[in-house]
Formats: sequence, structure tokens, C-alpha cells
Amino acid sequence: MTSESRPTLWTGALVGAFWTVILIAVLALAAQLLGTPFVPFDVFDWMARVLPGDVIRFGVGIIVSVIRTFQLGETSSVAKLGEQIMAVAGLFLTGIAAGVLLFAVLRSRRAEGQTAVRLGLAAGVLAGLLIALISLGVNLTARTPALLSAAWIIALFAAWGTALGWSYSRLAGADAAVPSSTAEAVSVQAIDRRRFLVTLGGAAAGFTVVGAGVSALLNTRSTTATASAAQITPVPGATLNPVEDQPWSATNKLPNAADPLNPAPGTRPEFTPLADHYRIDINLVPPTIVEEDWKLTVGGLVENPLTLTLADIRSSYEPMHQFVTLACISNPIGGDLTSTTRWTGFSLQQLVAQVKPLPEATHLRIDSIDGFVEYLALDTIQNDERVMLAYAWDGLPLEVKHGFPLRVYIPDRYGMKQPKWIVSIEFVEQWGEGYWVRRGWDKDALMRATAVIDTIAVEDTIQRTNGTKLIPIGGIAHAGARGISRVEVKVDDGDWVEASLRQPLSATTWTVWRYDWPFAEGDHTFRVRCFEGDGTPQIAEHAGVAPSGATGIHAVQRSI
Ligand SMILES: Nc1nc2c(c(=O)[nH]1)N[C@H]1C(S)=C(S)[C@@H](COP(=O)(O)O)O[C@H]1N2
Ligand SMILES: [Mo]
Repeated sequence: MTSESRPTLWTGALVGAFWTVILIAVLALAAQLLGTPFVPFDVFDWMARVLPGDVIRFGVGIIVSVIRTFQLGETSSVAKLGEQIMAVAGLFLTGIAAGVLLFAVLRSRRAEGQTAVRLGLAAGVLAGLLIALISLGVNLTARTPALLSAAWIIALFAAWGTALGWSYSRLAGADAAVPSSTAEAVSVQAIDRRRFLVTLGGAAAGFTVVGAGVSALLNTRSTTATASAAQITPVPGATLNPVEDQPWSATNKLPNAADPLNPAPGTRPEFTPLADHYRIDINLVPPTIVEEDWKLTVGGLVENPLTLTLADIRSSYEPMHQFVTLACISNPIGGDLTSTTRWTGFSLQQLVAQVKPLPEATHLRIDSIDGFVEYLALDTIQNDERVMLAYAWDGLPLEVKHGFPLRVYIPDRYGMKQPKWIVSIEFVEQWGEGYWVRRGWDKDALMRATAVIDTIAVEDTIQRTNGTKLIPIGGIAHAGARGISRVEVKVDDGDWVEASLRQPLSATTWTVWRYDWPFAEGDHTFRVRCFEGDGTPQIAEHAGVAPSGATGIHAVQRSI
């Protein structure tokens, strides 16, 4: 066979693309039907864990600014979807590269027939081994036992490699049957090759359509199944039981319902509907914990180590409810990575009293099922009874993506200090670096004071009797657990003018503010700033989110 008649690298790319599409479709289907690992997500999550913190910060920064610049929607869910697409696209592109590489090797070795198939198989097994190791290492998407997951991945990749090798030999052998010297033979060969590639492409397309359809179908079913699995049946007759079968907010008034100040139209909801609460974590798919299999171990430097089930936790401790505004340290000024809901759990002071830490213990090391970890000072717990372990949001068991069955709440700290999906608490002698601290983020992660303009309600002008008009302007201000004493608005080069404040839902939630601005036509810049409970002004200098949270004055331009 002449070098010209060997399959080209372009053909390798095409063949790689086709077989990898089929591979992805089979992976997705099996993941849906049998719970085998979906390796593109595992590999992506593994990369997110091992890549240097700077690279991750840069990547996340780009994703967040693209979403905001093009207004693609609510940041955290769009980002997750984007990352999932990147993960699948990553495998697809790698598959194309693998096709090119394999064809290059086979070409240079003049491999034919069985040799090509065997080389393809070897490459597939190698890839499968590597990916199985990664997938088992992060273990985020599999619901199958480790051995089965590994066998499945290796077998599937072996088949994929074999298919690549076989395709090469099939394409290379297309001219074997006919005399190779005539022009006619060359065109017969070309037609045969084309037919093969078209068939393969058709198969890949078919697989994609069927795979996507079935997977979408199963997906809707399985999310509802997971949601209901996480629903805890209320304990009959237990009046203390704070977990209800409908959201608390559906049947209760907010504590500040009587406050006469109405938020300016367009201000974000003061109490975030559960479905709209932002979500940020290091997992493309949230880890699903089955309640029956879950236990919290509490140990280390304590007199009385404990193991608790969720039922123990919900029945043994005096429940506590708190309205909480959580924010991600990656939330830019004016961003939507912050939300407010009602958390239910119990004070960590109760647990500390029960386990009796030894004198050497200074910190709690809190570990999550996804490998996330944080340290919490014993002092912080002793000084603030609000530090709690939470198992319900808005009266319902925590949703899977928000940390079912248990997460911690630490007032005044960004979300990065507050593990979800907790599996163990260990009392230790020394502080240590948590997941994001190791990656260069602030070790205390105290929430920065921030004020945001949500709305300039030009459609809701207030007409005064003297003929002048007012435009309601409003938004939120938040300073962790330090409270907001004052919010001021400045239009263009005017003076800072004080806004009116609504009573916040609690000492740790954001404060809704409003300012009715005397209407003036033209292009305007609106700015807002806030002061903490003790009068400390917010930081006006601009700083990006890394490493300690964004600072700066939120400004909005509008022609009216
Ligand atoms: N186990 C675990 N806990 C975690 C994280 C995570 O990746 N894994 N992310 C943290 C971060 S950075 C934030 S901002 C909050 C977000 O909580 P939410 O998704 O429920 O809003 O969870 C925190 N807890
Ligand atoms: Mo975060």
C-alpha cells in the first residue's frame, strides 16, 4: 500500500469524532439506566481539583464575566450548564485528537489488518485504565460499585479503541480487493471509503439523537425521584419537628411583614424562593447521599465520640431557625451569587457540650463527601450560638444540590467556609487550610460590606401633588453579620443622599433599601454605598473577587 492510499490524519479526526460521539452516547445512557460513572464529568471535576488555584480562578472569572456581559441568565446555573458542556466537549475533542494520533501511528508503522485493530485495542485499554483511575478517585457520578465502574470504563474504552483501529484497517484495506494500479480502482476505493465514513457518521448521528432523547426522558424522571427520596416524612406528633411537607414560607409571614417600607418595584425578593437560591460547588453533578447510608461521625480530640443518623440529629437537639443571607466569595459587585432563606438546624454549642472536647482541641475539621474540607475554630462556636449544623431550608430537608443531609452555617463568612454534604467532624489540635484556602483564597473569608442597585423603576414613577415626579430606586445592602446602619445614593455629581431601610429578616441577612429620586431627564449614573452597623463605611476602592471578596461602589447608568 502506498503512503497516499493510507487513511489520512483528517480521516483519523473524522473517525475519532464519530466513535467518540457513540462513546459519549453509550456513557450517558448507561449512566442514566445503570448508574455507571459519567466519565466526562468525573474527569472535569478531577481537573478542577488538581489544576492550580490560579488557573481555576482565571477560568471561573472568565465564565462569570461572560455570563454577566452577555446576560445569559442566573450566574450559578448557567455556569454549571456551561461547565457540563465544556466537560462533554472536552472528551469529544480529546477523542478527535486520539483518532488523529492513532492514525498517525498506524500510518507510520504501516500497520494493517489485525495489527491496526490490536494497536487500537491497546490504546483504548490504556485510556480506559487512566480514566477509570480518575473516575474512581473523584467518585462523583457513579452509583455502581467501584469494581464494576472500573470494569465498565475499561471495557468501553477498549471497545472504542478497537473500533478506531478497526476503522483504520477497514479504510486501509478498502483497496486490497481490487487491482491497485488503475484509475478505476482508485475511484472504487474512494467510493468505498466514503460509504464507510458516511455509514459511520450516520450511526454516530443516530446514537446522538436516540441517546439524547432517552437521556432527557430519564433525566426528568430521575430528578423527581431524587427529590422525593430526599423528602423526609415528618415524624408524627413531634411538634418540635421543624421539617414540614411544604415550604415554611408558603404558610408563614416574614418577621418584618409589618414594615411600612415597600421595596422599590424590581428589587430582588427579600426572601429568595428555594428554586432561585444560587448554587456553587466543585461538582458538575451534586453528590447524592442516601439517607439510610449516611452517618455523621464526630470524633478526634473529644471525650465522647459520636455517630449520628439524620433522625438522631433531628430529634436529639433543640432546633433553631435563622434567616441567613449566604454569599459566594466569587460574587462580583452587583452579582447574583447571594441569596436569603430560612435555615433550620441546631447550634454547634449543643454538640460541643455533648462530645466534650479535650483541652488540646482548638478547631473542628469538617469533611464533606466530595472531598471538600474546612476548619472552624472552637472559639467561634463558643462565642456565637448561631454557628449551626443545618438540615432544612425554608422548612424542607436540604435539597441534594444544597448539601443534603447536613451543612454548616457560620455567620459573617463567605460560602467557601461552609461545607455542604458533611460526613465527618473531627476535633483537632491545629487550624489547617481548607479547600479554597489551599487554592489561594482568604483564610478567614469575612464577608465584605456591599450595596447593590437592583432597580431604577422608571415605569413606576410617583406623581406628587406639587407636580414633581419621583423614580423609585432600590436594592440590597449586606455586611455579613455586622448589620447595615445606613445606605446612601448618589446621582451623577450630586451629594450622597440617605436612603430608607427596611427592617432586615435577621441580623445576618441583607437589608432592603429604597430611595425615591426626583425625576430628571437625561443620562445618569446612579451609585450606592453602605455603612456597617457600627458606622464603618464600606470599602469604596474597587477590588476583584480574589482573594478576599469584591469591594467597590456599585454604579448603574441609565438614560431616562
Ligand atoms: N462540600 C462542599 N461544600 C461547599 C462547597 C463545595 O464545593 N463542596 N462550596 C462552598 C461554596 S464556595 C459556597 S459559595 C457555598 C454555596 O452554597 P449553596 O450552593 O447551597 O448556595 O457552598 C460551600 N460549601
Ligand atoms: Mo463560593
